[in-house]
Amino acid sequence: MATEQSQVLELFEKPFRGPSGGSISFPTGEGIGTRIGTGARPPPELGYATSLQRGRVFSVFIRAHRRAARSLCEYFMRARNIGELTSLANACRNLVNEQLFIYCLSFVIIRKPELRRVRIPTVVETFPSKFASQEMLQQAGNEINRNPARTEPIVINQEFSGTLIKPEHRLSYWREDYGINSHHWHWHLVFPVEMDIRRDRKGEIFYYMHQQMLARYDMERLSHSLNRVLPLTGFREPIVDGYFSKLTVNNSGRAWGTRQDNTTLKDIRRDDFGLGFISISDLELYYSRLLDAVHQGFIQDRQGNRIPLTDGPPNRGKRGIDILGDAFEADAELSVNYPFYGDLHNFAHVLISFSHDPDFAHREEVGAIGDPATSMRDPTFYRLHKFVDEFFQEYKLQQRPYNNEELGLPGVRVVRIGVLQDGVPNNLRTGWNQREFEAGRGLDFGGSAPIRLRFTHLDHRPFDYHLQIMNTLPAEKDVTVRIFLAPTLDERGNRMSFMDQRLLWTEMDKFVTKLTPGENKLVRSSRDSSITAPPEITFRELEAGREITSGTQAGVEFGQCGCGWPRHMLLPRGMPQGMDFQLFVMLTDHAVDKVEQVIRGRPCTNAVSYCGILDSKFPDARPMGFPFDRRNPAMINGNVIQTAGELAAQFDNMVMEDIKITFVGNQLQRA
Ligand code: CUO
Repeated sequence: MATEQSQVLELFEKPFRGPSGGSISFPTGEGIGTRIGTGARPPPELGYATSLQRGRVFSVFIRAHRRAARSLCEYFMRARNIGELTSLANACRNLVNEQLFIYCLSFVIIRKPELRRVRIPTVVETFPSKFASQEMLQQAGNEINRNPARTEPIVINQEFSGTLIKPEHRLSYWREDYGINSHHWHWHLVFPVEMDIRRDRKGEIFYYMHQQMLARYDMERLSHSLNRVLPLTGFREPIVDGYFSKLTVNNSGRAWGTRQDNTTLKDIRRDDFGLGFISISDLELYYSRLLDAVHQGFIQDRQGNRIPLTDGPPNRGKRGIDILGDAFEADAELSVNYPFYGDLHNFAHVLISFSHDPDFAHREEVGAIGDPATSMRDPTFYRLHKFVDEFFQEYKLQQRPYNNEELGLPGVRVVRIGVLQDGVPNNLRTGWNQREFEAGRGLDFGGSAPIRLRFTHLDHRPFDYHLQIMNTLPAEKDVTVRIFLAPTLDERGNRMSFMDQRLLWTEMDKFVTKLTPGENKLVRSSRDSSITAPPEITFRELEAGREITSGTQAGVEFGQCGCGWPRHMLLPRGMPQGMDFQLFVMLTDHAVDKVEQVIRGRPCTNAVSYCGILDSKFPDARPMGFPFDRRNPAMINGNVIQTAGELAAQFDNMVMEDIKITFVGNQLQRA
């Protein structure tokens, strides 16, 4: 295993090295890229894999790039062990785009059961230039060369990409967080588009995971007294926020495209990226057709069959939200009618990412929003995804509200809930912490001494949920515990209606437990959250430049583990003076929630709520986001329901509790 691990690390080592690593030449109209390599013809089994230029961006949002990825992944999938994978990889590493190469290596290690136990290096280590500027990395490399005993890391502070002149910049530490961006890169790797992968409820999880990221972003905005993010209202209005990432797409210093404030989107013709002509009118047409489907209650497949869109229990097929997610994202293999409903979400990323140079007049690179590893850095990502989410919400609001039977759990009463952190009840503290990464693996300059990156990030001390539950049933009962968090007040300091607060509820945890008859006291650690990926399995632990390996996870299939919200970002920042939040806890009947299946091997089951379980069904039969994915019932037992609190008051199996979140800045570690 140790040898396998070191062989894998070798494959991920210095992706930009090689005879042409990092050098750029531009196409002159002969297809989508100029092949650079040894001069030999690439083996035919590489298919489209050599169609992308080396030294440039590989983006899963671009269909021609997905086609190249499909070819290279199929080529690598022949490997039966790490030794064979190494041979195949070494035979082509100088012929294919570097980022495509790493994507497909990662893809194959995750997909092949016999390779799953090896740990893929995180994207921060493999491509540090997606997280730190070339200037910083080069300087550190030079200093290491001058003085190999140098131990100072490169420090990335919160004014890395801009200054506080713009209010939006208050959130840059969140948008540019290494864990959030790594999660997003990994999520798109384990839910790939057009890669012949049939993951359970993929369209629905596309909707839900992105909706939850927006809810978390909005909680963070409210923590800074900023309004919730506004959606793009279409593709004709100027894009309000510019973005200048300060990053490079390779180690030779080629910069990502940038975008000025108030840039107007244009039709795209970027043959250098394998994009034919993409017009804004096309996107509008796709959007209008998808919206028609929502309002008509059915979507039409290629044969003209009408497929009803409903979120009721799926009989033979999928829920409506799942169908719409696949059609909107879009995945040509899963969309009910790709030519008709198009490639809306992916095209929207592309349109924005080339808005600074839509026709290649300036020979500029794609913008950061064009790559899942960097897109969450750009403020416009959230406006784009709010636009996407509004579409899904338009559909969700067509569904009938949940009824008493779906919401209640007779015989089970939640008596009390609360949180305890360092002995303090219901007041959670957040603050700054730091983490270091070894960047040398991803750099082809510098010596053998480690080059370390030090990021300052939001964090909190672990805390516990305490639940007091009464089971009045005569027998044991398996229940699903669902824990959510939302801000109590809106931008103006007013309490929110159910409908206003509905999209702010963020899932904090979801787990199954057995209640004994009578009183039950549960304690659950925040470290076990169903949305987070523990850092010790996703990021290598570094201590003074030395890798620490934890022996506690032996045998776990690591590949999927990189997907998951970073644990350090579980809580919103809150405010220095304390900010009001509400916890909502709901118990549901596990007999209704459970999904029958046999899970083989030791799959990574962290972050199940956002990432599912590899090669298994999503382990909760309810619609994702339940019970906040639909509008509230207008009335229950003769009582009008207008707030989440009024809903909880009608059911014994639900309870709400007021808590505070206090931001203590640099005092966090001194608790
Ligand atoms: Cu994750 Cu648009 O889907 O970025």
